[in-house]
Amino acid sequence: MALLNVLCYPDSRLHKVAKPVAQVDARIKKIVADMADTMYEAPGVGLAATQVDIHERIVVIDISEEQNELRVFINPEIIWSSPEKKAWREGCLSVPEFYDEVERPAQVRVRALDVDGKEFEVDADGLLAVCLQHELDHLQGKVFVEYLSILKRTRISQKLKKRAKELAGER
Ligand code: GNR
Ligand code: NI
Repeated sequence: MALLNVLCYPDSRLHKVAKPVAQVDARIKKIVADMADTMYEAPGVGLAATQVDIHERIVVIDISEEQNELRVFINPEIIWSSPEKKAWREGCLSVPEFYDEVERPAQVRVRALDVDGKEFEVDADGLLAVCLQHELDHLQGKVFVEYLSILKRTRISQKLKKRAKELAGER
């Protein structure tokens, strides 16, 4: 088991655009395993590689109650979004302790590779749809607070910067 450090907003590395994975090999499988450990430890329902400073298109998600249904998405793409939208109160491991409503398409269809490099598609709604869109945004360098007003985002930024400073001072 290996835990990875999760970047905290505001951090310019959260805005890097991830590159596609060329081959699902042992190196990628190790990253997937470490990302899953990190997500479960947090705990979170999803994690994008960008958040652990790895800029490759890799996402892990587990929305199950028991946290025993790991889903792996390598090179994920949204191939369809519903015209209907839904607002959901989102949080993010990179924006600790802040939650706010974001409106997104209610349903999406995603195509990706699994951990064996095999292509699959999934139709998602509810939390899975929200989580997939949230994670795919991370891979594009986008954090959910960018959907909020400038005022809210500035406040979040300032509070997190202050908190990071206090934590650094304690050491
Ligand atoms: O753990 C998480 N919960 C969550 C709740 C509502 C909408 C999105 C999420 S994703 C988040 C984990 C995370 O930051 N993934 O990038
Ligand atoms: Ni997030």
